[in-house]
Amino acid sequence: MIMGHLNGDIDSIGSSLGLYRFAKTLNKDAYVINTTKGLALGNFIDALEKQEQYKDVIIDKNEALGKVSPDTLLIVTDTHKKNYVEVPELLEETENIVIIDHHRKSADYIENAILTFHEAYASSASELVTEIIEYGTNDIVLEQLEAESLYAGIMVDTKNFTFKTGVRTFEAAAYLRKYGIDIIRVKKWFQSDLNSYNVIADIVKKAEIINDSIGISEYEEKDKNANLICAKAADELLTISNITASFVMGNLGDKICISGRSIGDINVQVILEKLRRRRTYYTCRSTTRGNDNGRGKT
Ligand SMILES: [Mn+2]
Repeated sequence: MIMGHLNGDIDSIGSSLGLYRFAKTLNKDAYVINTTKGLALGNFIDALEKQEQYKDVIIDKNEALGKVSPDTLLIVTDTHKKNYVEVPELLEETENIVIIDHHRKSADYIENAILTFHEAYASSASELVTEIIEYGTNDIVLEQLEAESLYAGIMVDTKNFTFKTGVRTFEAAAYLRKYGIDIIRVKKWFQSDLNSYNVIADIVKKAEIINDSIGISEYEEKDKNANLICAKAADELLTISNITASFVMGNLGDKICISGRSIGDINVQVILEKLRRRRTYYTCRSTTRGNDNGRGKT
């Protein structure tokens, strides 16, 4: 079984599908757990469900809890946090846990993994999984949609190959391109609809600028997807010239979340961790991202 993080994104699902093909090549039964279907994933899930071969591949929480046994190999991808995986209960059901992740190590990590492939300098889980597929001893042939979803995972996590890219990122991307990737189709998967675009534009309009370089804004409406909207608004603030860090607060209904982004020297991950420790805010788990070069985003 392959499991990504809560409110899965294209990197968690793309890397999951790559691992799915790996397991299938070894003649194993494999499933990808996706229950929360993140806002950004709607178009992609539609494309996936149109293909007969993936009909029974994506399973939800209840199906996963029904199928799991102590012999199950559980691969966690795109997160290593106990409380941030899609179905935390599954971690109790088997001791065969493998972690593949690219986020900065947090205190809430899964302690009993039998194998961890954790590379904080990698751009994305999709990059790491592509390497496993490319350099593994088994010959693995990806389906077109799998190659495209891995490519999309790298594209989104690097903001179109701008951030956190290294030689290995482009090597992985080059390998995937050999499958003949339809970039237009890939881009359509994560185009935000007009409605959320307008909401984000409003948040950006309201922003206050501090020290000429930090943009702060809020999304007042109660919305269970506030974390995703705030993350996108924080991204958007960074496109304004002189702004090198941004924070956007949102209202999830039962708690407040903050998304932070940085393209300069300000390490927003460290700031948000401090806030979380003081319990000034409950930062939302579902947009936590981090890295070691000051471009952390939570
Ligand atoms: Mn990721």
